[in-house]
Amino acid sequence: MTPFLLPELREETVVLCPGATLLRGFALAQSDDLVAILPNLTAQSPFRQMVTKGGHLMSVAMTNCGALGWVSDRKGYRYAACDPAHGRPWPALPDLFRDLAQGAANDAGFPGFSPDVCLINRYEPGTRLALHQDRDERDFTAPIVSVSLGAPAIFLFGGRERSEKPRRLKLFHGDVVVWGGQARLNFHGILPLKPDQSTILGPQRINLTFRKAG
Ligand code: MD6
Ligand code: FE
Repeated sequence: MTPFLLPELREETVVLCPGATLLRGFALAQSDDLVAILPNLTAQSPFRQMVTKGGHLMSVAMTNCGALGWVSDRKGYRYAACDPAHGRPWPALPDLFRDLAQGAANDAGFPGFSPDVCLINRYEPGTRLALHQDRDERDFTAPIVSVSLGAPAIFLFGGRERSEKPRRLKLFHGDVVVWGGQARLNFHGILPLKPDQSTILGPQRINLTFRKAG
């Protein structure tokens, strides 16, 4: 028995700044179920690498579930009700996903969060997400809830201005970051994923980000 591995003992709340909270291990208890649902979703809307407005292929592969999905192409970034890969709606948001996101938001001080999008990001070793702001949503009063699964990654967490030097935070399987209020438009990103980590997802990292976009 190794008590320090028990999920409940690894839970911890870290306030990163006003509006941003890291809930260490918040999703651990449900993580096997979260991982088990993924193939059902990706069978309907597979992972794909999207193109930015500038014509660059994103290294992170993405898909969505929920009433809306985040998409990018040469026309820019936006939310769309149908998957452009086949023109049908995105898979529905599983209750387990919704309940987890709502619970995390509530614990971080954002009660009543009702997400309509879950963006699913898949990182392979070497892939990264450049420093950015999440500003394609209609309403910035709702937070974003971000769930990390699989391989650990270094999360860059900056300020409201791109020029502010970001701090570095290692996110592990089962960690949840909630992001809203004063921190809603802070710059953030993911450093290139280290290749040598083996987890429940092998060397991959999956990130679920829940949003209220519509
Ligand atoms: C990621 N996350 O963790 C990328 N955005 O893979 C994000 O871009 C993000 O974690 C807004 C709020 C929380 C996040
Ligand atoms: Fe983001």
